[in-house]
Amino acid sequence: MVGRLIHLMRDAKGHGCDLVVFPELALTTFFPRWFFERQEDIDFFFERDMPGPETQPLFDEAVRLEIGFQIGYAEAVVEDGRERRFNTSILVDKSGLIVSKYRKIHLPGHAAHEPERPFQHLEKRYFEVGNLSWPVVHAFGGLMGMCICNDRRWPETYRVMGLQGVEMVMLGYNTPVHNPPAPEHDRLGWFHNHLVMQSGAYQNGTWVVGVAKAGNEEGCELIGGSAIIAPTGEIVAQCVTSGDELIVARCDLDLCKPYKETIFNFAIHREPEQYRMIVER
Ligand code: CDT
Repeated sequence: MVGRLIHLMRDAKGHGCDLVVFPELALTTFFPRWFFERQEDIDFFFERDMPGPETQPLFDEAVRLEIGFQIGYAEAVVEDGRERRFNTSILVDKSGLIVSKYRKIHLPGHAAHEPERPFQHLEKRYFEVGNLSWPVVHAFGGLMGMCICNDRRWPETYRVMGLQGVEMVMLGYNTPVHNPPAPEHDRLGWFHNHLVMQSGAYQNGTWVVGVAKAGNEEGCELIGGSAIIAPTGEIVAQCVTSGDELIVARCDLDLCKPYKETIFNFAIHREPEQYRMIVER
């Protein structure tokens, strides 16, 4: 995987990119589709160090090329005196420094083995809910945020970052074509994917870069449709294959301004006292 990512990173540099965005759980298969009982079988998929011995070459190449990257991976860490596991993404600057970390908050699927399913979605079993909220950091000449896959379907995700002035939201996703609990949604998978990212972009005046792990992985078909979306809500670049594919866009972060200063000027037009129900259980 690291070799494939380096190849894409070089391609991106050849196209003049400053920053490349990789998918959710980019270093491994999407292992929540499998039920494992033994902790050592689960731990196999988790990174304890970032960079670690296998991922150091990715960081080294980024420094050599002077390019930044965002990547998702399974993170194991000892925190608060106990072993914790998160579905995590990091933003790495052109000098190879990790400048932001995000831990997935909306974990879809189920916690118990459901053998009647054609494949599992055990994120609730293997990961804890992220505990970092949605941080927004100054990097790459703007305000950068991250979320991961299912987060993109929730307006709160974008709004928490929007309230921090975010100018680019980066996210990776693994979305199966087939959704066993609601197969009638299968034909809508690609539409819903763009619908939520385009609304999130427009309603918060931000760029959104959504990157799929696409195609057939271990017999499971994943949607593609990676897209770079402007604050206008329009898709400015989109993948058309389910293979390793680079799409490129020149993202002028100043395009966010007219949205943040007029129709979505939060300071003037929001009415938070009427929204209280949103943050109650
Ligand atoms: N990885 C991930 O979050 N995938 C979900 C699948 C939803 S169906 C359980 C998604 O929202 O795309």
